[in-house]
Amino acid sequence: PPRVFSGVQPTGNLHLGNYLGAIQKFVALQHQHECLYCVVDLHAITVAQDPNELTRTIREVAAAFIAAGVDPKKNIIFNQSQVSAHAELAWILGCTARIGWLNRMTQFKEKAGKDRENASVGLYTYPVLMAADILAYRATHVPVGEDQKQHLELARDIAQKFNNDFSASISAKGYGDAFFPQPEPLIQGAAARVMSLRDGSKKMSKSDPSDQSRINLTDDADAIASKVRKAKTDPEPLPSESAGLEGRPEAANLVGIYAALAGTEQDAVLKQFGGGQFSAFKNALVDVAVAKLGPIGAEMKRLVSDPASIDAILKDGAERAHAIAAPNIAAVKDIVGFVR
Ligand code: AQP
Repeated sequence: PPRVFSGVQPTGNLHLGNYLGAIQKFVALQHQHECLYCVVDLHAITVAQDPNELTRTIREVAAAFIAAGVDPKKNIIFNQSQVSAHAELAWILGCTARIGWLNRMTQFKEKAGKDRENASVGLYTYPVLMAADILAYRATHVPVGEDQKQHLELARDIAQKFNNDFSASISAKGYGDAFFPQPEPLIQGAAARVMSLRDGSKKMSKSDPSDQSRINLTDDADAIASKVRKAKTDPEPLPSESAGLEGRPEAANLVGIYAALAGTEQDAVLKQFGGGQFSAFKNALVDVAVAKLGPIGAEMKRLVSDPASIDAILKDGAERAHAIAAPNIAAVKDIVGFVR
């Protein structure tokens, strides 16, 4: 059966890119599939985190899922560290993955920077943990932003190599031809890659030192308006067709954001605003952004003011997640040949 898994790191400043690239899709998928949405706190500590701040942001990410419209009863919302299957499977899959594969991961190169010798081992093996997150549930569909495409491909390679390496044991022990499915990335839409408001060549990111570069989910209407109005653009008016956005990354980004927020296509946006002044388009973008994000931000603030309720949701989610993962981990141990 189809099963959806995705995760968001509790590393502060959830932004419009996280929302449009991932969380908004979580909401849409819950009507068709069984979905697990995870606050990936084990991933967060691959770079240094302040413990008190980490606790706060774990709850904040869970609140963002719920405030955006993910139903915690229908779906499983939980934090990764409460389900031991993730770390356990990551070890086993770390013995399947090859060093050469990890050496090609661009996110590690970007995040480790020049001082690679000083990056944590966890940052390097991050994509193996991500493969374990997905495969522990034998998930089939993974809604993520464009930036996670390479990690998803690695997860597919790891699943396939495990299936190949252990094919004899998998069939001898009655698990069929292949144990892990090939998880499919769901990366679509106008805003699979939301760019920084200050630089159309950089993705919008939690860790960008400039708060002006991103719209945070908790920004109020004034902050959203000011960031959109100050967003970098070029001096030309908007074109009336998509082809006219080529070589204009900042304009293309804002049009993509508008389309994703308004639930329409880029062409329709250009039909409406093409040829007009940029400022008129920006005003309309402020309106749609405030209409969409205002209620989410307000609900997030309300939810985090009651941490006990969020913790109860996370605990319930962890128990339900564990119930799905435990038999899969038992099977993997069986396949590998461990005595249980
Ligand atoms: N700019 C983006 N556009 C579209 N999708 C995005 N995502 C992140 N940035 C954009 C998607 O959001 C989900 C959660 O991301 P994450 O928290 O796991 O990690 P990240 O990709 O490292 O996010 P950030 O915000 O860019 O953090 P930093 O600054 O720490 O690198 C994922 O599905 C991701 O694709």
